[in-house]
Amino acid sequence: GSLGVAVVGTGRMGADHVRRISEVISGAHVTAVVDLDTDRARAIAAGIEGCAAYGDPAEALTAPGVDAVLVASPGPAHEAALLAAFAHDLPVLCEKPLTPDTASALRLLEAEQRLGHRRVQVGFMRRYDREYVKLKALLDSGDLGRPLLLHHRHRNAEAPPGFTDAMAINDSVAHEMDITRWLLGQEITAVSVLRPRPSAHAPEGLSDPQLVVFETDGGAVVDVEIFLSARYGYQVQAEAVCEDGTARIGDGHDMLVNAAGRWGGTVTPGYIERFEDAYDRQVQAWVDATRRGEVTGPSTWDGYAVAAISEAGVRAQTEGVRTEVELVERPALYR
Ligand code: ISE
Repeated sequence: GSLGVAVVGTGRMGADHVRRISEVISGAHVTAVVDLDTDRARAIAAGIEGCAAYGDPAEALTAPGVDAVLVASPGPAHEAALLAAFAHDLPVLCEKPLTPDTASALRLLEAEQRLGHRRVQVGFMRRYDREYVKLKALLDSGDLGRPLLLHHRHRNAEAPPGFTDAMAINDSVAHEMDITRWLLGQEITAVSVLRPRPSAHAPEGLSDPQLVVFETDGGAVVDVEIFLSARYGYQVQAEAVCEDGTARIGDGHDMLVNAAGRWGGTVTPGYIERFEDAYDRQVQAWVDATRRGEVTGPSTWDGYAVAAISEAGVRAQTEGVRTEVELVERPALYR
């Protein structure tokens, strides 16, 4: 039957996932919504038949009709929500980042191993974006030879209120950490960060833009421009430079208009619009796999690796030095 999902956290992403499960994808329905702000949870539940509102994830997970959990609360709340899901052996789709630091990511890695099977898919949705999927297929085919460099551009129209330099690494560049590992099938071994004099449009105290450089165990070098106050819109692009050619994605104009002496298209305003299809495909893939009794997609190991790379990234940023990434040995469950 249809998968009953409890959605934990009803902020921007959580509310969008509730809409997606209720109106876009198939095979699932929302049976519970959870938020510390119970008024917000109640307002959302009121619009969905058979959906109840809760203030505490642990309570929601034992509610009737809950078969799986989608965690979209803020990063620091993920560990408790995932441990509660593990206690009931429920499958989880957990928004990125898995957790805000390596120690808590390691605890989850150990807790999932104690269960003895994978339960978590981490919400690195770019792996479901059509263009990234095409780029990975091309790199995997070997037609372009060995990848030497990856150039990433990651631009937001504006930084959310209270965004910090560390969040630029942990919340934003986290996507490039995951997609780089996935595209290349290599591990990131060191991180460096360069900071130009901030844009006049950067909020007070935020170093924006920044240039982040990864080195990989396959000998590739990867640069990431993270620019949160780009103003003109939301844009994410990637270019692979290989021995026998280059490939680029993310130019993404679906309509070109010529008028009044200009040509061009539009830029999406934010990630919800830019990655709409990727989010849809991600959640559909999670629901389909869960109904088959499988767990696919980015794992707790991938979430842990990104936490460890982020930790090195924040150190590189604050100390101004190239910082090596330290990973524990990859457990058998994730090989
Ligand atoms: C946000 O958390 C995301 O996940 C977006 O994809 C990213 O572009 C943004 O910078 C982050 O704050």
